[in-house]
Amino acid sequence: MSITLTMIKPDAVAAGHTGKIMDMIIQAGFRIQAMKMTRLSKEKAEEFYAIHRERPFFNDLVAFMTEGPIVAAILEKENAVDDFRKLIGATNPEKAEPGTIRKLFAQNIERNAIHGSDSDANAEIEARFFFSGLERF
Ligand code: IDP
Ligand code: MG
Repeated sequence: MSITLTMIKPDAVAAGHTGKIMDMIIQAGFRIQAMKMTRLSKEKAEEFYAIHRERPFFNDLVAFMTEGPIVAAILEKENAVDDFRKLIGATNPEKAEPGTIRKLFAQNIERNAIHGSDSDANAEIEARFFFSGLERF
């Protein structure tokens, strides 16, 4: 078993899509190891997306990710990282496959509804960013 870390982003939470998105995730075979609603501070959003610090969209991304609450969760499944990236679809929803979460719920390449880790190592780093050992089941 492996894990991935997801955030339902502020656009999708504000639009009331949390329940539908979590249902798609569970129906796709992911087990919830931890979950919480929270709101990122500017500092925490900058830390989470530090790899993108030099990108032109960084400040807009931090503003977006701090504009309202998110739902963070650790998801467990065989091949969790790759299978979850397939379930959510491409970063740009115009390029996402039909039936993917981003195709269904994203507005554009920035306001794209959901996050998924890009590697097993980053999944564990991102899981620990949001959750202590006592919050993982
Ligand atoms: P990912 O979320 O599909 O892994 P990344 O390249 O890691 O995509 O980018 C992180 C987040 O930054 C994206 O999910 C999206 O919200 C935002 N982002 C990525 N590329 C762009 C862009 O070209 N313009 C605006 N926002 C972007
Ligand atoms: Mg990424």
